[in-house]
Amino acid sequence: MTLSSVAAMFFNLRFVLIGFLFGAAGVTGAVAVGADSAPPVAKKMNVVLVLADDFGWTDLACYGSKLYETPNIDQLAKDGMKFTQNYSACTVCSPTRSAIMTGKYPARTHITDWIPGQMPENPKLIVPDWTKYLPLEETTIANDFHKAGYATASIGKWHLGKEPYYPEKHGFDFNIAGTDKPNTDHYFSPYQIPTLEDGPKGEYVTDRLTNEAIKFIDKNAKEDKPFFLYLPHFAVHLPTQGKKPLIEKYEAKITKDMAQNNAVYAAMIDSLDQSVGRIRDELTKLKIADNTLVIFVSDNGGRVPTTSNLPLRVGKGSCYEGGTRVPLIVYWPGITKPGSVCDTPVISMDLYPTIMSIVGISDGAKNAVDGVSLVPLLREDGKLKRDELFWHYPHYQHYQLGGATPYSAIRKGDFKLIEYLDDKPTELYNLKDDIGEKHDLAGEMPDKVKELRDRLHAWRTEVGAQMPTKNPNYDPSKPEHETPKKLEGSKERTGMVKPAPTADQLLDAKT
Ligand SMILES: [Ca+2]
Repeated sequence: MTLSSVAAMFFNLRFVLIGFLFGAAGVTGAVAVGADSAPPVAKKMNVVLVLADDFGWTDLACYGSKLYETPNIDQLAKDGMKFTQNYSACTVCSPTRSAIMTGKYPARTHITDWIPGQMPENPKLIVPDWTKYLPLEETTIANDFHKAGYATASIGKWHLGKEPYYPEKHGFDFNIAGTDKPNTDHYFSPYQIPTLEDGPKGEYVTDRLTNEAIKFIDKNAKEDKPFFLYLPHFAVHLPTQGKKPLIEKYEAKITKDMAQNNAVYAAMIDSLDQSVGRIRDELTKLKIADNTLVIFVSDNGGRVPTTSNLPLRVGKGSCYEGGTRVPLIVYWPGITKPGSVCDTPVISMDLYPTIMSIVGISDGAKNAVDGVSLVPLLREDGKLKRDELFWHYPHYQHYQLGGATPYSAIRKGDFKLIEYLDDKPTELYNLKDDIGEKHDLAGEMPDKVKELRDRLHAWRTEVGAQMPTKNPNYDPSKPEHETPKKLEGSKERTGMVKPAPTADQLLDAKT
């Protein structure tokens, strides 16, 4: 019996108990239920999944930020459970999003880089022919909700392929603002997003997506229909564009000793926090807050130097903790102990089976083979049997400070091993003693290196991970790939220093 089926069983038992109590009350006349009334059916729980983009591990006050003010998300943590060792399945957007949707490792679906990815000019290795969309054959969390009679909506960034791979082909009734693009170029209307009608000039997209989310919630509450709201905000991905009064508020607050010191980025986080507050207020107003699971999570680490993930090493795009470790907060009304904290390592794929267990869709997440239900952790009545997590990135990342060359990694217990797929030496860190990954232990602990490397290789075979191959045309006299120099703060404040290439440009470069 799997953990999720055990959880579902307990959940169903709870319904039986509720039914019994109501039935008993009817008999004694304590509740106005007629003698011939059927026992009340437990209401299906609604789900709101808020996915922030490029949101770093220390980007919340409740995770240690001294600059960003996030009272609403902090309140969610006060009401629910905060995970201190939650990982994204990848250090960039699309692979993690596919992992959340399918419960599968990116290495298994072959969606291993951001879509459409990037082509280095002189790589040592040739990246494999990976998948640049979420195949329609995959079963998603939205498919399962849809099948169970839920209303489903994806409101915000999609980034899992062009049409016909949009959210509405993956189990969502509605797709608002989702396209194949990695970001919006315009946080203020006119947005120029084909799947989002422009609002009044100057409307802010984070506010707008929140308005759309509230409309969806209101409609379903009115119709008494359970809903799954997937709210993948564009925030706080580049370009850094925030509302002026908020920027001014943070400009006045920033001091020289702050590692996080970008007022525009802080303003973007503030707006995102207000979004969570407005949604929770609406749930309360509609009297459905007690029956709505709310989750806040990010798709990869914070981008450096826009933010700082200290004490973690570097950020988005890098193989180190700054690239993968991100906030996760789960509020399960009546179950999560207020202000509880969980230190167990968990990962993006776990959300799908966890949510299915909580809402009691017992035949859900059947194909989510790489996730485990976190219900025992949320109930604080058990542990996970799993103690290994893996990453596989057979690509080059050179738009982010720190960057990456092709690598695989494993975390087992307190240890993390990074194996580069070119000729760079393998690294080993003890994260319990060295969260900043400053002391490479590979030379001192050859047995541990062998143990973890053997497991990593076995896992790669098991999931069918695609491997890069040697580039016969590699020219060692030329730089392997470009790494951005230190980015200047002034440019950072107005947007992207170097725009990402369009899909067409990349295809042109390839052909
Ligand atoms: Ca991202």
